[in-house]
Amino acid sequence: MSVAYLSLGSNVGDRRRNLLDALRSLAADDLAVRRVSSIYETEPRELPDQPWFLNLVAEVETALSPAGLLERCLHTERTMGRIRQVPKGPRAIDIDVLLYDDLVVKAPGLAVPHPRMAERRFVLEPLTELAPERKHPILGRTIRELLAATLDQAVARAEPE
Ligand code: PH2
Ligand code: MG
Repeated sequence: MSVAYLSLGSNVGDRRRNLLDALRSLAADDLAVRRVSSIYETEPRELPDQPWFLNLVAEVETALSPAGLLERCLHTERTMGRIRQVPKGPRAIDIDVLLYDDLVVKAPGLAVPHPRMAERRFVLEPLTELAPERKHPILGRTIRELLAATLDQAVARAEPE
């Protein structure tokens, strides 16, 4: 069994419902969602002119390979009606693989660790809740250190339950 961290985001429709539906859709015999961060309301990054997101990070235990896990994430996106329109634009659900054990994977369509995770407060804040002492396998620094060092000053505030 491997442990992976996934970033989930939604900025269209019932955002909270979308996140929770996606977590349920990811789970199967070969994937268990072990822990989930708080939900954060976050300012859109990279493509700023779009609605604010709700983001969370989930820790999963899985028998899937990294490629199999990516395929599961895409399957969930598709079953939830996600159509890939504007790159980085509004979407009901987006699921990214952040970390998979201590593996470094570079294949077409799949890069682990996620190449932009250290620049994204909307990833580092929730990930720090779950795995502050985990080391980024390329950068060699802990998630807590990456959060302290990130230049991304966008708002990411944990939502009350
Ligand atoms: N996802 C993006 C681009 N920008 N901004 C926030 N706050 N949250 C996201 O999940 C997000 C984003 C591309 O996947
Ligand atoms: Mg994404």
